[in-house]
Amino acid sequence: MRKTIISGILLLCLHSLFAQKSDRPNVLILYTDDVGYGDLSCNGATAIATPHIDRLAQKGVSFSNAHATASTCTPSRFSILSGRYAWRKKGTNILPGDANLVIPTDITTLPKVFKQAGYQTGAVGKWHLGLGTQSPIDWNKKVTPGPAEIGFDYSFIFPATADRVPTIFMENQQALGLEDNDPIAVNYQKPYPGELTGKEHPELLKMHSDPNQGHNGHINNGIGRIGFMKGGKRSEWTDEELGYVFSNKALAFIDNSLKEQKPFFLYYAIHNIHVPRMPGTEFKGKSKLGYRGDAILELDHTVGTIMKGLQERGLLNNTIVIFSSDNGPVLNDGYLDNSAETARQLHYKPGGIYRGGKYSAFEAGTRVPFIVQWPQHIAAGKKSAALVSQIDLLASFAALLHVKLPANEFTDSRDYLSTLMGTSSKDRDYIIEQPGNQQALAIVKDGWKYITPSNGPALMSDVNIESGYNKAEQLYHLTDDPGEQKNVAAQHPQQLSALKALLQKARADGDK
Ligand code: NG6
Ligand code: CA
Repeated sequence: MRKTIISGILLLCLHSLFAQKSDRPNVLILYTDDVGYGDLSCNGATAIATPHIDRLAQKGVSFSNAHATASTCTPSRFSILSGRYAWRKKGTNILPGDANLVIPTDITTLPKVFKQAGYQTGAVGKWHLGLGTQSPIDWNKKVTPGPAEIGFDYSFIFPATADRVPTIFMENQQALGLEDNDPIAVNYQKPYPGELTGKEHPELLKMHSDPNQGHNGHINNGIGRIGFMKGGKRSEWTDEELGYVFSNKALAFIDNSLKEQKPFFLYYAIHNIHVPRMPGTEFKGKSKLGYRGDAILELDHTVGTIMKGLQERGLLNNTIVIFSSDNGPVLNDGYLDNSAETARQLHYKPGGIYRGGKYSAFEAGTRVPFIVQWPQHIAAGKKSAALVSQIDLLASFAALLHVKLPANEFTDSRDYLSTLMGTSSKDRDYIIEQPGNQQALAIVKDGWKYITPSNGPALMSDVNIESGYNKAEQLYHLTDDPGEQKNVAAQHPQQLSALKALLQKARADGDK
């Protein structure tokens, strides 16, 4: 009798443990590439419709003052995954495709927080955080460290960007479809003997690069890339298949975690809408905005596919879906795909009302779409104007999952869970924005923005984006002047010095 009671209690305990476990929400981050605040119809775009993304906003909370930490890819990704500002660490700017891993393997990362809470963790899509520790990388072996060593149980990635070699998929850090008799070699200095490049053979290209912006090295799928590569002919991807392949892998990962009876954390770094924009054939010519618009339609379709996948698996209610972008928009980022011309004709503003764009210190550089949906807990159709940063996902999810962050480990990440879930409108204390030019930083607090003086052209002419660089100090009152038209540094010296001091302090904090 006693035995039965004890085993009954044990069973009950286990049961409640299991119930607790299965109650924990799945978490899916849809991290897009170069999508501007104004690229979504739910954020006011009129020349393009993004119904699937809009539905996320209708069913969740949509932010109008959410920020990536940088206006380029590598530093933003570094921050969202490590909870640290990238400008604290050298060598974290836009990486070449043969760079080594920039996230230390011995620190707490976003995926490690989830692992600690018993989740199955996966990374699918664009990586661009480097791989391995050796240079040159031997692409014919498993390359470590990489996603696994910073906390991902599973990864299916391409190493850098779509416009950089190697143009291959890697599953769990191993090149996919590689054949022994055709090993891969990669370098960023000079072509391999016999390798046909975009520069010398433009007749082989189906989309031409902008002569001012390179992208004319290795040719894969009729498109010139940055860097050189030989071998791996059968392992190279076809751009048109990227969306389909990544989405299938994302869903397969979800299925696998269901099999393992674990909640999942999936970081799906969707490749759209970075260059080269070569969407799936069914999307070509579908928008009014050239291939950039077509790639947005493909992105929206991808979101629809994944959301349908969640619904079919009965996971919609208890999955937190976060949709955002790594940096602001750019029209001509190296290929002649007609995106700048069509945008001009239609007066299309991918950054919305915000000034600048990708690479820029102005707002459009880091103020990106940010939508959080969690039907079980977040009321539908909320809008939040709170100041939020992607850097806080780490500490906020640690709070949600009761994972204790090591007290002696430095982090920039803070717990803003209730703001991120839309239940509070509390602003982040302040945010720091990092433009492409490493000399400059910007800090935003209580509707004021200070940009440090820096050298560099006011207009980045290749990409036709205002940089926000200025030898003089700049102060903008974003509350009254969200378009950053009026530098009020001279009128508000006290505001300026307060922000300057705060920035200095934040910089020094990391040195301790
Ligand atoms: C730039 C590339 C651009 C793009 C960007 C990275 C040139 C001239 N331009 O250096 O095409 O690849 O790097 O974009 O090479 S990001 O979104 O990954 O940061
Ligand atoms: Ca990007």
